Amino acid sequence: MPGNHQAMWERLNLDLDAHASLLEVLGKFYGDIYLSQQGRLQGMEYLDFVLSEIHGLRVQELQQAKEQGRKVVGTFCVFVPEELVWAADAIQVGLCAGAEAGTAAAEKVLPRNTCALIKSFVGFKLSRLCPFFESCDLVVGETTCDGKKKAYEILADHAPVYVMEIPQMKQACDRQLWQAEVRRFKTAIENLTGRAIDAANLGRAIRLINDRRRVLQRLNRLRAADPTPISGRDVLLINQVSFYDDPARFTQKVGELCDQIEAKISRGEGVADGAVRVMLSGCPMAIPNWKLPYLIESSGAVVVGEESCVGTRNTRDLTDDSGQTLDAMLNAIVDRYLRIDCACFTPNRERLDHIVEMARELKVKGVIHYGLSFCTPYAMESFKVEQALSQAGIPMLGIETDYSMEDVEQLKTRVEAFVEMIR
Ligand code: BJ8
Repeated sequence: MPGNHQAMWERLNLDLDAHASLLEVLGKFYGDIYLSQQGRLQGMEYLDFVLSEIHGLRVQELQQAKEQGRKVVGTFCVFVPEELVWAADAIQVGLCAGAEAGTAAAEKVLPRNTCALIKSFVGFKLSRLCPFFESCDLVVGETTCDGKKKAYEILADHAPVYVMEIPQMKQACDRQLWQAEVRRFKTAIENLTGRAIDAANLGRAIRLINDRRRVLQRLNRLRAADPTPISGRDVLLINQVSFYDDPARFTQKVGELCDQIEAKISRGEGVADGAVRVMLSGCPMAIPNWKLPYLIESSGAVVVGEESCVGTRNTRDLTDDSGQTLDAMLNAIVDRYLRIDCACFTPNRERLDHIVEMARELKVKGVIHYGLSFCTPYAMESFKVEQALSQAGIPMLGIETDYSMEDVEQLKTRVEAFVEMIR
């Protein structure tokens, strides 16, 4: 960590020793997995810098914004309509944690057989490890899976928590429920910030967030080239950073990176000659969950797409920006978010169609379905995913794991065997 942010972390009441150990592990992990890659694009230096300052400069920016009266809103799910947060001049940050630190504290209040993602965010809060969490004026949960839903009850004893009700189906009555929830959230954000959300500021926020989605769509189109010009690990990192960096800066920097990628493609240069193209699908990989992509990319394959909330599920759909009135904009938000095909929905046919369509477009040889251990929605759906892919003639490997390193050797053997089979 280049800057000295000790005083800020102390003010945020972090557990300084535990936090220092976390940063040390993170730095080593990042060096091994990211900085060791050959021939990375120059534009990735921005991501390296953001990562090296993950708990530093960005958190400092949040503190400065708070001093000027702006609010910080933390979220765990791509279902929370961030346009409303930005419209009220608040700042949204993703809090989904992808590290094991804090698990021991989490297991004191949660069953052990809870998915690693939930344990991680509860553990981070209870262990005072995350400066983003500690910067939040409001933490927004949502009723997606049972584990998250119940975890927010526990979090509510430690942070200001607001929970959005997410429908489980997509019928007319579900849309009505969701529409009411989006409006209730708008009021909550207005109350938090003391600022009214109107057509002018919401229109600006829709454009801001759409621009970020567009640049990620461009990145996804470019990486689809054969040979692929950028590693899956790097694209995952870019998606992860999109959840907490300033959206306008992020869009500009990733745009510059895309220009470099275009030049690389025109020179016919790839990042992993002879590597087998695969796609990841399933549970989100929150930062710093890089275990599986790293294993895949050190087993003779390259990841060319992520069907995940830290991937295309979050960037595929734009919010219609043609509405002129506040009502039209709110309706566009309702419709855009209701297109998300999370496994928490039933039925969820769209997801199967998206996976097959994506696998075909990306010309992958196989799909690796990633489920966090104890995640029932994605584990249950993986059977249907395998069936749909098999009907399309695309092999799938199902992996269930958590954030620990205990199963790395075993996973590597399975991934290598799969890559050899589909080669
Ligand atoms: S829209 S995927 S971000 S809920 S892995 S906590 S489902 S037990 S993360 Fe998600 Fe929103 Fe859906 Fe996306 Fe539960 Fe499963 Fe754990 Fe999960």
